[in-house]
Amino acid sequence: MSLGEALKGIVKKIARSTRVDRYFLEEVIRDVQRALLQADVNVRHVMSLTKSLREKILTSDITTKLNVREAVIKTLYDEIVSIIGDGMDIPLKPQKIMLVGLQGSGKTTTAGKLAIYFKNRGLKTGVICADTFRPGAYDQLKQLVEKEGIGFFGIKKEKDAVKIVKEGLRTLKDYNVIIVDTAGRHALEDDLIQEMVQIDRALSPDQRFLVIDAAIGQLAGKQASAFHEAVGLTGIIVTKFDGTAKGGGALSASKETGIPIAFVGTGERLDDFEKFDPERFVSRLLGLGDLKSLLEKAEEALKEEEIDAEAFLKGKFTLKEMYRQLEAMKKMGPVSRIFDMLPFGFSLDIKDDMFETTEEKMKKFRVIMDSMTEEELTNPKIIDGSRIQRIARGSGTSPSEVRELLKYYKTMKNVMKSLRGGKIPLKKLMKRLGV
Ligand SMILES: Nc1nc2c(ncn2[C@@H]2O[C@H](COP(=O)(O)OP(=O)(O)O)[C@@H](O)[C@H]2O)c(=O)[nH]1
Ligand SMILES: [Mg+2]
Repeated sequence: MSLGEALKGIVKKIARSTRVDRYFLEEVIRDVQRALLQADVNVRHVMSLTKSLREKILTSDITTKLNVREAVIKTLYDEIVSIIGDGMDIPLKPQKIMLVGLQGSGKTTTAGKLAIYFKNRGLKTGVICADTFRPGAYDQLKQLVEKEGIGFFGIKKEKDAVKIVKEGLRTLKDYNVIIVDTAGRHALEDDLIQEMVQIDRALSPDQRFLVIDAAIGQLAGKQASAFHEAVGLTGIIVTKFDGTAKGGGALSASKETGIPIAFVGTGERLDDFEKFDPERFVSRLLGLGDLKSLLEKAEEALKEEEIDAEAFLKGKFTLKEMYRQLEAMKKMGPVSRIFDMLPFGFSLDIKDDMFETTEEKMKKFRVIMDSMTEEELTNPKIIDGSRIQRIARGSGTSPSEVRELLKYYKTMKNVMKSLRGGKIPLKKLMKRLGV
């Protein structure tokens, strides 16, 4: 399972939970821990993240929040952003870029992706094939970029990479962005370092990006440090994020080395490539976009059932309105779920048996209300002692039961008022309601 899949699963679990209590949150923390360790995030990071997550989400402060689920998800999001490397500014101006990295890390593919990135942003872009090591390198890059309308320079069979770069710079002098694809080796050897340093001198690039395969996990940290020492990196491009369960390792290793992540490759196709923005990236990793649409769907369902959140929040709250709202809510399934979906964030720690009382009460309310006049229903204030007696007799209930309904209504009305005002001690109110 990829890191994204694991984290999305956790977020869904939080969003759908009927109870958010200490036990549940401990379970969430364990799930997060497991997901990060499986994604090869350094143990030290995982420990400090879970410690801080534990401090933040197990406090009474968060568990009494109305939208406790959102608060937990937001905290999780913040914490993951904090262990992931920074993104970086890539100005859209003329520049030279050198790509370095081990063989097979994805340099040539990335050269093509990067070229398209700049071309699509209006910069005339060309690539130079300075890989004199791998026999097919020239053809691979040429084929990759030429059909995309990107400039190409290379000298087939030439063994001197520096010569190629120098000639390439002359040939492509009208181009705004020059990307140089270099050769890799299986490891960072002396002759590779030599070659990188020489190309670097000939090119004097604005950016030196290390292309790194996400599958190596947290080893990315060591590799990045070694390359950094050899040529001085300005950024990292993580590739093959799509094909590995260890993607978290490279992302957190960047944080450790302090070298920002410039781009992330997420597939073999040339457009499977994105500028790295930690917040957007984590948001997608957690599936927060989906979550938003999930919440939107819930709101739509509520609208269809004519639960009018607006009416809830506006002053006109009659007994009839209260009953209508409760009825509509009942139609929507288990009440605890409805409370979860209410747009103003009724996120309560509610036991299911609390609602059986409510269902019973609602039946009684119906009976009592059937014995009220239209005037009493729309303006319950007028219901005095003698009216209570009459309603009780007419509905076969007792005056105290009628009073209970009126009390329920009053409290509910107050809830609506305070909802308008923003803050409400919802738990206390619900308790008073006996819900
Ligand atoms: N799934 C996936 N494959 C990639 C990605 N980037 C590169 N590859 C593949 O990795 C292999 C090696 O890529 P290449 O660019 O030749 O690596 P180089 O040796 O560093 O130049 C190729 O088969 C690419 O299609 C990526 O982001 N996702
Ligand atoms: Mg290559």
